Amino acid sequence: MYNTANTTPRQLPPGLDLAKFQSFLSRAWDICGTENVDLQQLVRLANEFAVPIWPFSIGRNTGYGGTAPRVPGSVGIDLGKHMNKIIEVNEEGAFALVEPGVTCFSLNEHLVKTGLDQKLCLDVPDLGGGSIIGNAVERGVGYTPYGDHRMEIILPNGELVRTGMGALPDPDASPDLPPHEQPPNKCWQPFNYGFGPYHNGIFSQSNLGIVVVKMGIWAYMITFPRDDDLPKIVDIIRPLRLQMVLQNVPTLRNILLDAAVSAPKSSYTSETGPLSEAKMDEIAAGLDLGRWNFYGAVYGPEPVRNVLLTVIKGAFLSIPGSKFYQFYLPEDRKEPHSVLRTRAKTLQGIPAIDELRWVDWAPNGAHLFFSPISKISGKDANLQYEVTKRRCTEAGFDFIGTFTDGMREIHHIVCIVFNREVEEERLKARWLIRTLVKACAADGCGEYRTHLALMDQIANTYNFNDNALMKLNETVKNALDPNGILAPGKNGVWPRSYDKSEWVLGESEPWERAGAGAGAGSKSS
Ligand code: EUG
Repeated sequence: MYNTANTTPRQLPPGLDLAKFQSFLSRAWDICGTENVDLQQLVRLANEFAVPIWPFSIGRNTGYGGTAPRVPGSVGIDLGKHMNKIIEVNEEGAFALVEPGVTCFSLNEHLVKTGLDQKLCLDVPDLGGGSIIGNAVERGVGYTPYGDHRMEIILPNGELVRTGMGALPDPDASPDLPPHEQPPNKCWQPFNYGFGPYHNGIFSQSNLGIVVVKMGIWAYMITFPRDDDLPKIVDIIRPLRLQMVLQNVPTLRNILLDAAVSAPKSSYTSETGPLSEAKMDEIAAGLDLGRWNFYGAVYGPEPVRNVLLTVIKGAFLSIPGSKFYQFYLPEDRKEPHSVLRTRAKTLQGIPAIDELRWVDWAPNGAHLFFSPISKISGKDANLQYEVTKRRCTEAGFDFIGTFTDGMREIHHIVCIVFNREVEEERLKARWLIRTLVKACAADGCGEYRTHLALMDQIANTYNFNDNALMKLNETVKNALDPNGILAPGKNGVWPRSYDKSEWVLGESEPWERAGAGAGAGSKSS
């Protein structure tokens, strides 16, 4: 029996006293036991007690808040701890059905063990340590040419839904089994939609598959020597990407991102402020890299790859001083932490986390991602680069960033790396990211994803026509989650049961607000 008497949390859920919270815990204990969580019952219980719950897969949402909930006192639900099974890897259909605790690493390991890695490959993100489902529901980016998702969802009222073709029962379904144990419809994973409105976009707890067909691959890097090569490079990327000469999601990385993978800032300079242009040129030359470095891959039968590479080289190498390197060729990079070598893994679907070395740029390094979207246009990308770099410099940080190139847009990721042990740096990082949100919105640019602390501010930049989108979001939220228990505040969407004037973190920090102390948001500072 669970001893509730000893459990005094540091922070109670809003509106609950200790006795009520302990009674929630003891009921939750009855449902969960030590291992097997009946998630549907647990969600119903959260409704009964109006306890906010914050599900996470394995909690590697790095730079965006990790496992942390938006509302202090929320009950975290660690989905990945026990729900970590690979339910199916389907070779013929090139898909997998996985639970939230399955990481890119664990699925890859399974593919290698079963020999299926010779036939299938994963669509992995930059940092492969996280949950496949977690990254997919956060709309993370994968870097191979394929990758797609379907879902099994538990609604805020505890009901279980399968989206798309999953709603059509499998003929072998047995009335004796609970819904979550019913065999899946055979077309659930292969087809995205099914029949009627497409709901995947509005959900976040799910079972899904992302496996893609593996073919030949060559990864390559092209270095560009000058900082102001950026707009030219981006204008070359656009037509090649749209014509699918660039078959995957390539990345154009600023020198300091790659320099930081190689070694900490202190190994390049004894200075602490933002590096000068001359110093960055010197670092690039020392590493035999460009001020911008482009990483991509060509896929398919060898003659196809050869033709694609010819076109790619012809286009990019028109920029003076640019150099081409191909993975596995004699000119392969020999440095110990070659980004090309890591990208070669990522681009063929083998997860890696080597790259996270860039957080060590600063001592006690921590990071926040600022992630605006840009058109694939030299002018637009350059404007975003100039605005974000100027603000980074103003805050005393180096600009560390990468342009991740989709078919028609760029995810521009600015990595704000700071010393987490120095209060001034923490405050400057927060000032910087708040300022960047405003500055980019003023240029008509918005972010695709963000850290918890910025969710309200960013949601408020998507305010076309008197916040029509937020009104829609709130209408849907209140209809599906009338008690407001599931991840309140996630992406700026607050259920009716929360007073937004107390909870919203706007453009200023809580401690800067007049009358601070009203909400738990301000208390927690
Ligand atoms: C990165 C890329 C992302 C993201 C966070 C980080 C890459 C860092 C394209 O999405 O959301 C080097």
